[in-house]
Formats: sequence, C-alpha cells, structure tokens
Amino acid sequence: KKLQKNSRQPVMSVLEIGGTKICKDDVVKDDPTNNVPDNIFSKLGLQLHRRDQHPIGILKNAVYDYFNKNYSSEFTKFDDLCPIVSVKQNFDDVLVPADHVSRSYNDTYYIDAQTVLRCHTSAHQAELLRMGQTHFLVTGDVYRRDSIDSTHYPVFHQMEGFRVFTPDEWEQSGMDNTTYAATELKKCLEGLTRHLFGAVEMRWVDAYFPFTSPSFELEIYFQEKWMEVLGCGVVEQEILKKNGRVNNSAWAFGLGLERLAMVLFDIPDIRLFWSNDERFTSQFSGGQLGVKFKPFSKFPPCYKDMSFWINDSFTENNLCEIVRGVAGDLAEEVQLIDNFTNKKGMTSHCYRIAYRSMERSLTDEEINQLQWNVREEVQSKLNVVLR
Ligand code: FA5
Ligand code: MG
Repeated sequence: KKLQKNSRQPVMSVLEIGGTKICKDDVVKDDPTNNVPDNIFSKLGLQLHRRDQHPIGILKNAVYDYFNKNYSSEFTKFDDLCPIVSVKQNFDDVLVPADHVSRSYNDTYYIDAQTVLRCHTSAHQAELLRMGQTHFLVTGDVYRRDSIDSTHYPVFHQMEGFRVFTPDEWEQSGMDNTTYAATELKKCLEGLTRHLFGAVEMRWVDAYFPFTSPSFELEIYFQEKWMEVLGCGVVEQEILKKNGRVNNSAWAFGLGLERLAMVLFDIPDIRLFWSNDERFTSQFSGGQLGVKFKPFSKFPPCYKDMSFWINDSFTENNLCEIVRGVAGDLAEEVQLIDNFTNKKGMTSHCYRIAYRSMERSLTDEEINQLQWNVREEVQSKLNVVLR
C-alpha cells in the first residue's frame, strides 16, 4: 500500500505470493501481538517447492508423478496458496482446541492476534472442501518456532494430501467407512515410499491430531535414528460435515518434504536446503531422483556452553529464536546438557550450542563474538541470570 507508481523498492520488502502483495511492514511489526522476526520474513516468498531444480521442487514433482500414475481420478494440485492465514483457518477449522499448545506464541508466528504464518498445510483443508474439491494436494512453506538441530528448521515445506470417499466405495469393500479410509491411506503412503525410495526401513507409529482419528506417523531410519517424516489419518466427520460432505469419509496426510528429501538425496542437515552455494545447488537437477548428495568437505563444529538460572517464563523455543536471530544458519544445534534445581528451588539449565558453517570454516574470533552476542541477548530478552 506504500508502493508508489514507478518507485523502486528494495527487492525483499515487497513480495507477491499467489496474487497477494505482501509488504514487510505488514508482517514484521513492533507490537506485542507480533512475534515474526526479520530472518523469518526473509524466507517468505522464496517458495523452494516451486523450483524444479531444487531438491524440494524435484521431490514435489516426484510425488505428483506417483499420484498421476496411480489414481484414475486426478488430484488437484495447489502450490501457490498464501502462507499468511487466519487463526480460524490454521486452528479452528481443523478442530484444534482453544487451549492446545500449538496455538501459543511460543510455538506459532503471529502477525497479529487473528493472523498467523500457517504452521501446517492443513490450514487449507476446509476452504478447499467448501470449494467442492474432493481429491487434492497442497504444497507450501510452513512456519514454526521450534528447536534447533539437523532435522528441525523454523521454515519448512509440507504437502497435504486429501481424498474423499463416497458410501458406494466402502460398501463394495465390505469394510466400515473408517477402516476403509485407513486401509486406503496406508496403501497410498506405502506405495509412495516405494515409488520414492524403493526399499527403505520404515515403521508406522500411532499418533494424535485433533483433525483425524485414527492418526498415524511414519518414521524412516536415517542417520542411525528413527526420523518422523509425515503425519496422517482418517478425517474427523465434523470437518467433512461442516464443509459440505455429509455421509462421506476421507483420509488426509501431511508430508514433511525436507525430511523426505533428506532421505531421498542423502542430505545430512536441513539448513542445506537454504544454501545458495553452487557446490550444493549444482548437484541436483529436475526429475533426477537417484542422485546422492556429496558433502563438500565437512568443516568442524565448535561447541559453546552457557548456563543460567531460568525463570517461570523461560522456554527453549524462545532461546532458539535468539540463537537463530544472532547466528542464523551458523547455529547447528542447541542442546540441554544439564538441568538441576537447588535447595532454594532455583533451576539451572546448561545449553550446548554447536556452531558450524556448511560452506566454510569459522574463526575462533567469529564464534566468540556470536556466543557473546547470544549471551547478551539471552540475559536482556529472557531475563535469566547467567552463571
Ligand atoms: C502436521 O503438521 C499435520 N498437519 C499433518 C497431518 C495432516 C496429519 C493431515 C493428519 C492429517 P506434524 O506437526 O507432525 O503434523 O508435522 C508433519 C511433518 O512435518 C512431520 O512429520 C515432519 O516430517 C515435518 N516437520 C515438523 N516440524 C518440522 C520442523 N521444525 N522442521 C522440518 N520438518 C518438520
Ligand atoms: Mg508430528
């Protein structure tokens, strides 16, 4: 709205997503109902999932191929829906209870009290159902305040899948509607993992989501650990009924695209997806799934410990926001390594921060400066007492 005819704006302060113009001032505000930092705004509009040569875009297209080949009724694809959504879309429409942790300012980026950066692509289920969609895939960037390690990043990409069934479909099978949808769902996702990976070590885990029942998560064995790659389940009747699908049944899933791409291309750290380093970007090309990422010389991490007495309002997500704000992608991991309460009832936490660049080696001086800045901000913004 501040844009004048023919005036030149710095490239990153105004962007357009899915036909919506977004100004930085409308997203990052100095206001207690806003908790979006600059470094998050800078990721808005990058849309890695729409780049055909980027691992996330290559993966999206491979999932599209699977659905095109295996389903006679076509899935409608959306990959340009605006990530700025209402609290209603992100939470109420998918039955997230009023007191659920995911609604807190500690977990979600709020633009104002009614508007968030979507924390999952499920935010679009209800509106698409109301539009009459019955088979659809929604790919997009999603945003969460979260921990720092090789498989968590505050901006990542999900693909939502949604499929509605009519009574004739489950009646023919002899199963009840829920069992039928759950069976079809697992068949679909097991087929997808075979399509992407061939053989891979995986397991189903029971899960909980407010919008599905039963609910499941799929884990894949990667880097010597079980890694959660997707959540899914049979859609709650209430969502179908409220959005014009009475007497139907449905399944839904949400894929974590970075996690799946890490397995597919053997990418060891989630920060790499944001790298512009040609030694990363040049290793991938459209349509090629067989490529394994070759790390360009691995630089050593540097560990710094920090101890402080916490207070009642302390949260790990707030600490991680500060570390990301200061160190950006040089922060590799933030780990609680010691935790005790003294006789007076004061609790001390010790965190170990790993600093490492994916692209170059860092100097001692540089790391000391980062750690110093983190300490300063932790003290002033979190009101904790450093030890
Ligand atoms: C959801 O977001 C649900 N909306 C998924 C869903 C859709 C369930 C439809 C049922 C029906 P969850 O919070 O578990 O679920 O996130 C889904 C996936 O996103 C995870 O399995 C994981 O692969 C990925 N993910 C979650 N947090 C992060 C993160 N910080 N960084 C990278 N990937 C993440
Ligand atoms: Mg989960």
